[in-house]
Amino acid sequence: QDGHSLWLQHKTPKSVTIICAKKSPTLSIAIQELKEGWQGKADATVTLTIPKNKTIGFDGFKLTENTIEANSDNGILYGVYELLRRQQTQEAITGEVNNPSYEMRILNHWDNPDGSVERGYAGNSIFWRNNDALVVTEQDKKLWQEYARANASIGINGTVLNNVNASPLILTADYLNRVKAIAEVLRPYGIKVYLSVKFSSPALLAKLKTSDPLNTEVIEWWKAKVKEIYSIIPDFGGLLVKASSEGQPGPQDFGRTHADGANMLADALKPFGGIVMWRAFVYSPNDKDRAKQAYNEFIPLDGKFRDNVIIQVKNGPIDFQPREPFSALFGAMKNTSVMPEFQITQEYLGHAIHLVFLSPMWEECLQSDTYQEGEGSTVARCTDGSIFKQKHTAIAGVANIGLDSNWCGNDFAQANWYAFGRLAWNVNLKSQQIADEWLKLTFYNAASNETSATNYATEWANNFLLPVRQMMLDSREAAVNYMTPLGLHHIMAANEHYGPQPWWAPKDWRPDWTPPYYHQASKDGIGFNRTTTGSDAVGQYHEPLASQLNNPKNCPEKFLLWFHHLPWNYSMKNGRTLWDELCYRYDSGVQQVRSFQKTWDKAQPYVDSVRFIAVQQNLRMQCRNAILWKDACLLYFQQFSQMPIPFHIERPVHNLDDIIKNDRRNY
Ligand code: BDP
Repeated sequence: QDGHSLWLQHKTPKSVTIICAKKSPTLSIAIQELKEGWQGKADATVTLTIPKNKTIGFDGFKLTENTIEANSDNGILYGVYELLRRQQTQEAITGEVNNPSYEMRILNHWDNPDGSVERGYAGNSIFWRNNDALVVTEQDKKLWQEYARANASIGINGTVLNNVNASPLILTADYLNRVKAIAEVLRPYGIKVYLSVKFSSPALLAKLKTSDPLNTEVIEWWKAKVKEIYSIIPDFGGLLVKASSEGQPGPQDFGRTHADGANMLADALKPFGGIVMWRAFVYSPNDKDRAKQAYNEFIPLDGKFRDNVIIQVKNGPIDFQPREPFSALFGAMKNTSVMPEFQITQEYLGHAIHLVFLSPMWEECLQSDTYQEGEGSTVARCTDGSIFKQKHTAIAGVANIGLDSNWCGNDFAQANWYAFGRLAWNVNLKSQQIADEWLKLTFYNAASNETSATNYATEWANNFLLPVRQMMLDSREAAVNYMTPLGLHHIMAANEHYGPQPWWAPKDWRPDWTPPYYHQASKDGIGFNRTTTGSDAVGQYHEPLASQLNNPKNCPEKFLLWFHHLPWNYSMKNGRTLWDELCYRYDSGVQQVRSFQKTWDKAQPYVDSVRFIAVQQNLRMQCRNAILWKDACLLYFQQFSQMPIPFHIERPVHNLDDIIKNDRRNY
């Protein structure tokens, strides 16, 4: 068991007859999946029908025990996977219509043409290798098919094949031919391909004098390029663009706006039904508060984008931190389509080493109330079309997938891929249900005979499912505790973003790329003042939220130091000083990981040895790293607080000097 089969473990099927009047490659897959996975009544007959039912949406379906109804072949396929999942997890099949929350449910791969993966911790790219090795092998196709199947089984219907820091190479003929081959394997599984493009491609590839989006030659070049793409890949999804962001070229290089740039590409894509996903991840070193910049840049452009442009907004205003408040752009851009971007790969959450189930973090963001259109204007409802009549709705997740045999580097990181797909399909699913499903599908091996199967199922649920599920559900809060409790953020090591480095601030370096910019620790206290007396980032939120966040007594403590700079002896709700509370939080993060180790060791009888040992070793590394985080942050901040670490708490085991000296070699 090397984890390669993900949540699609092979189970011996019972016999089933399938009736389906129509034929297509997608329906053939649907039929084959039913035959190979059927766990319902033996000798049942299942009918697949496409009757054009108005209540069923485009990808949606309606299930009974013996029928799957949908309006499209893809809908049937999703219905099949849902039926099989319910059989395996023993959930009831209830007959209601099941429509996806978002029209486009997309993975973003940060894969480079040389095969490396930016922020990838699971080996090299499954799509690209060595720049010129573009020949498609049978092995490539097999892997892409497995990938497509895994995605379809959780409802993902789009994938961006290359890094947002895009190489212009991707638009050259050889690369497009490989994209075509990938698209052919993915198509029957209902998955469209998209590409990230570099905004200066016209100048870089065609030697045009400019890449100005208002220049006629540039416009014509993009039109011709898009036409070429569609002649090769007729159902191509569209383009993802990181422009005028972190040194990437963009419309601002030519004195144009993000709308000018996005609309130029949107016009080229429009005749073919393609979309532009234009990222709002922008900030410059000049402004005083990075957290405010995307909002300031994009709000004046609201309503100026074509209807096939979607603004792709990271969940928080800074950058995929263990905890951030939601980005103030959600709900505030009322006349433009907006899509959330999550990061499935754990760049800031312990890479593929730490066990961190991200579903609670995404749930927290999606269910946050923006109040933009009254109470209940959650981020989910502001982006899924419930509140604003967006022409398109979408959600993206930065993939954690690579060539490692278990795809994600850590067996538990597979749960994050799974959770992203499930939440993209149903934005109201609860993390507990997602964890439950994933554990049952991934780890449950039924005993062979019926009587022992029943006993085993109960034993398995009590001894494995419940404790391991609880570990998953607690794991994100644990990571927040030992890394960045109480609203701290971006204090991790520069570049790698793995270990702690709150002190790191070389002279002549951009301050907004150093931790002290974010924690602002000094003798008088800690935290970033984003209130009305500070940067006034609170002012970007809608009332009553703005006032609530502005007052430290009302601000949720999980965001306290995000919005406030407070003295070390500030009194918390539980009566502790801020300093003591910080110490307790770091310590409880470590204690939580300690308890995860115990939970996992107890789970050993229920797990195959390969996965058991791999997870056990990762937990050991996670625990060492959590202790390092605690010691580094507490000893570093103690230099400012000058207060003792409460005596109930385990003493540090590292010296700050040694940690700083060894710095990146600590893990
Ligand atoms: C940052 C990553 C960087 C990405 C950037 C982005 O460190 O590698 O290129 O996000 O999203 O968090 O564009």
